[in-house]
Amino acid sequence: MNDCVFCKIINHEIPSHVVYEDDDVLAFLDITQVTPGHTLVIPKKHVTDIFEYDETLAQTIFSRIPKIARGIEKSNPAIQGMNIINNNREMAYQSVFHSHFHLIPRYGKKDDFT
Ligand code: DGP
Repeated sequence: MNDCVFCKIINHEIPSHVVYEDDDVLAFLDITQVTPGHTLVIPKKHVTDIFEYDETLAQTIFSRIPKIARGIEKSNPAIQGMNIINNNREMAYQSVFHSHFHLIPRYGKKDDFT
């Protein structure tokens, strides 16, 4: 998609800090960093939200997420937990309309949630 910011990140038209990449999936640091290491996992195929996934794409993305989560966990011994969040459509606070999963590391204080 021409005007999709995440497609531009996939195509290296916009810089990002990539933490994982294969033929079908990209993971990169979220610009907002809710907590340090906040990562977005996206399919390289442009789909707007979860409602557009077929079974193959679902298997692709959901098979990568645990692996990427473990990689983030290993990167910082202070990480004690992780939220995985997926917003779908504007009503559910989706703001970038290329499907993505937030991996948000947690560091021991429950009150740092936003
Ligand atoms: P959501 O609200 O679930 O659609 O989250 C979209 C996220 O995308 C938000 O946390 C900020 C992030 N984001 C938006 N534009 C960029 C960008 O250009 N680079 C990076 N790394 N993240 C972005």
